[in-house]
Amino acid sequence: MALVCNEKTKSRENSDNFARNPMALIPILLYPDPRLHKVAKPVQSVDSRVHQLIDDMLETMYDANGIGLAASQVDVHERLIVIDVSQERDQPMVLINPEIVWASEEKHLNEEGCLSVPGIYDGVERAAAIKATALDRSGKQQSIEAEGLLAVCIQHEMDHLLGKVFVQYLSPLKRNRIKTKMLKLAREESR
Ligand code: K1U
Ligand code: ZN
Repeated sequence: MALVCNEKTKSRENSDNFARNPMALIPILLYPDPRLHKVAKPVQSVDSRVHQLIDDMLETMYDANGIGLAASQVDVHERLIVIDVSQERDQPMVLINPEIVWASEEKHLNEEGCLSVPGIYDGVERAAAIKATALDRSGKQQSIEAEGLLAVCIQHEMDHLLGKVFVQYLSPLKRNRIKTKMLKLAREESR
């Protein structure tokens, strides 16, 4: 069965055979919102609720020009990540209940950004290569070997699931400056 779609309300046929709601944008929590520091719980069942959340998170990530998004950032405290590091923005990855099973001793310093801390970029040192396991969107176990931007992004998103935002790797001085700037912006926007 093919579904009639337009670009913004694209509905894909569901793997469990019913059409889902159109995809929707979900508000992204902004640092220093305390909800960003909650620890996510495992996804219990990869069902139609989770499929809808995946579609909405992908839509939200693409709309914000991000390369990743963790469920914690949209105030859903379950272990779910979406990523697309492709140039063409056509290779979505879904990681449910991800675990890092190996990390290289070699570390790289990379420039990171975060959709929850817009406009702030800084260097963070992370493992240069990782191996991870996770369920995919059909609930099947997958193994992922990553280096470069994908390795950085997986580690950044998995930190979100543990309630950690990348600015927590920076010095207290930098972090406080960022916090003050974000609170000022929030105050200005609420006026
Ligand atoms: O988790 C997030 O907030 C998404 C974040 C992912 C990320 C980017 C860069 C390094 C690590 C993790 C973003 O997508 S930030 C915006 C962005 O697209 C970007 C920023 C710097 C480099 C590449 C992409
Ligand atoms: Zn982030």
